Amino acid sequence: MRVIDSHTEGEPTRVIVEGGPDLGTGTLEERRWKFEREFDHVRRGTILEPRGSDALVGALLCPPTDNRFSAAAIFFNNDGYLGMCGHATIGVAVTLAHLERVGLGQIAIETPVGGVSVELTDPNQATVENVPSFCYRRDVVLDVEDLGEVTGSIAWGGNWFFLVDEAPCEIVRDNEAELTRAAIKIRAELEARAILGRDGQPIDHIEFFQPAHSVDADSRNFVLCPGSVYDRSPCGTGTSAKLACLAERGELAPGQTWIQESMIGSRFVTSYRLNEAGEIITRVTGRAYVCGDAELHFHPDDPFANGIS
Ligand code: PYC
Repeated sequence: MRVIDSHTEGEPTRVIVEGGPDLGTGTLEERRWKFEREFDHVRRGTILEPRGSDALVGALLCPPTDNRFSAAAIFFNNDGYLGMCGHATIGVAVTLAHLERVGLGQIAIETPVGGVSVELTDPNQATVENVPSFCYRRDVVLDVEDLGEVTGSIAWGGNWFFLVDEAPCEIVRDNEAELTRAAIKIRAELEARAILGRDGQPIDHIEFFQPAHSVDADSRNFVLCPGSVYDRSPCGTGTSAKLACLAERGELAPGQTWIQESMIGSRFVTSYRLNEAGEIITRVTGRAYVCGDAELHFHPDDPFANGIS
């Protein structure tokens, strides 16, 4: 299996460009389920140690369902499958350009939760126009073990997020363990109280905010992904969810720039527009760099061929 590795603002993406599972010709959502049912060992073998790492997000390239799209991608991580992934979409676009499968300019990419458009402004920078984002519930109050009362919003940005405006401690790398523990407790409380996204899906991403460290950024975040690792980038879908909440509260106007900084200080430059249906369409700009081109081997006798779970 051939994979191209890249990172988008520090967050790694591994794109399967050859030798991945054939998921047939159904909708992307049907193919994503087929991937999970019949080929989950491929996800594990590609992402988990010894070939990968917990922070890695995979993208399987597959043929799109119609020719409006240049490519289709199914995203996955150490825990399972993602609807959309902003940083990985930028990684996919830069990877396709690296392979000379697309040129600079506008392309459309199909994902299990809808089509997104991507503008490659140079070989290492892209802007994603995401699926519609929205704030589903505001001022949700939880009583969380060891943390006390935690108030947050539930929003969709291509994945489900619980957004907490006050982080439990300073968002710096030294506090990774404390931030992770707090986010896991909040996620467990949401699960225990059966607080779900609009369509009954689990809220599997937890996001904390704080003032930015750099003077020209608007905010710093910490995003805990479903596999309990934090996003090194500011999280494209998480920042989309944040923009939807800001828009809902009248705190960010269409077209206004919002610079979101991650825990490692990398950033996405973002804004939103309203489409004809009045939905929030976010634009997320970030840089990605190809950092590897590898052939993965899966030996039948290898006890860890499908990863160390
Ligand atoms: O950039 O949307 C994102 C993302 C989701 C999980 C990891 N990165």
